Amino acid sequence: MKINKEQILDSNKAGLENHAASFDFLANKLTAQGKDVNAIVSKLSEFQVAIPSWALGAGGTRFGRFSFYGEPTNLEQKIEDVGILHSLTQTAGAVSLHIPWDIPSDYAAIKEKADALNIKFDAVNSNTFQDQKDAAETYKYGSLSNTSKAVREQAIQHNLDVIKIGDKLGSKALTVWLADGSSFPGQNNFQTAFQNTQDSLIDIYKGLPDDWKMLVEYKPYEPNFYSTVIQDWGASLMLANGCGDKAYTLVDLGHHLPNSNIEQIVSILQLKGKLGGFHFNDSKYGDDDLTVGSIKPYALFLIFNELVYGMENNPQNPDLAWMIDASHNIKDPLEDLIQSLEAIQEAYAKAMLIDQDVLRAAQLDNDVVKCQEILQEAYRTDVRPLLEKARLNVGGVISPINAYRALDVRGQLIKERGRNTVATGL
Ligand code: PSV
Ligand code: MN
Repeated sequence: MKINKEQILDSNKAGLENHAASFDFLANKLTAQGKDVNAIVSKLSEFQVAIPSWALGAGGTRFGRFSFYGEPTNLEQKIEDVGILHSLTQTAGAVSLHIPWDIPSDYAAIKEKADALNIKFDAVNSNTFQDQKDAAETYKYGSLSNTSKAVREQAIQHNLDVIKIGDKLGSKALTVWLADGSSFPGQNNFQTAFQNTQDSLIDIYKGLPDDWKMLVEYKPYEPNFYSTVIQDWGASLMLANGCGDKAYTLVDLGHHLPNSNIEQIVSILQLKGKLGGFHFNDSKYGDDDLTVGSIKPYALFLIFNELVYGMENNPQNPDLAWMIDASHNIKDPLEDLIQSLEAIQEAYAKAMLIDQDVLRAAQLDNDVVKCQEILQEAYRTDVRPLLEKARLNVGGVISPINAYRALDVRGQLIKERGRNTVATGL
């Protein structure tokens, strides 16, 4: 299914008047406060977040998985789904592939399909957390950190293969997330596991094209429950530094112990020019993979405040690879992704409302109350009309979720693909 221009225009008809009224009201208010509304709106239109190829089917838990029917059964269909999201939101102009779940069989055809839908290939993700069919070695006791050289070599080779696949599609980054660790005290020698990981990453890094980045993701626990080799940003940063300038830390919102100050982590990594990528989701307890902004929208806004500050003040930090990394088993995945994209844009827009100079002055005055007022004034502003405008300006819809439902996208997909289809992924 492809959404055409007429459908977009049609779905906007009814809401245009309301949108114009609420946008004008907000724009006047913000302009009177000295904000450059057009600049904010264009930044919102430009902001693109990659959709992971594994999030387009229903997610699940270890207790089960409930299908949403009409799920994409191959990579082409997954790209079509990203195309649907992008035509409605104009924010999902990239896809992030997980290998081997989504190895293209016909590169030219996949590229052509993606080009036609205005979708780029963002970071490619390797997978050494599951055993692959017919693989000679098992990752049961780790991959890049494994005590067995043969296992490490297999995992290194997999990452090098992933780079080759990404290169053919135009990707420019490899994301490495390892499940490696131990489930019981004494099982692993921490130092050996860390050193093996460093050495393996260096071998992968040697195969990285000059214009590529390596993004090293961390996570404190799960699937291992006693220790994880790359458990936090310190471990990730050490490993990235041990590889070289093209290696960076990747922050995934769900990969922190409760109440971690993620905005501070993000801020310092940018200062050091070492924040390479960002995975969005939300959580209450652990790596819950919930819809972005559904649990802690204020925390997301504080993180965006630091990201915006970094994007404006830290030229030493490269552009980030943004990706949604969420999946949930009771929502239509496309609706879930639309809600996530909206929450990301909302937090970004609110962060852009903060006058960094005024905040800086209040900080220098140690005016703690004013600092809080500045942040909360921005957070309390309903920025949704700005998001609507940003979408409308580049051919999207006023309300992606309403349009998705009015167009009965899921119904159409079921008609095209059938009911009991299952997407690759977790
Ligand atoms: C691991 O929890 C993770 O965050 C990594 O980014 C993986 O690639 C992705 O989720 C899917 O398992
Ligand atoms: Mn992730």
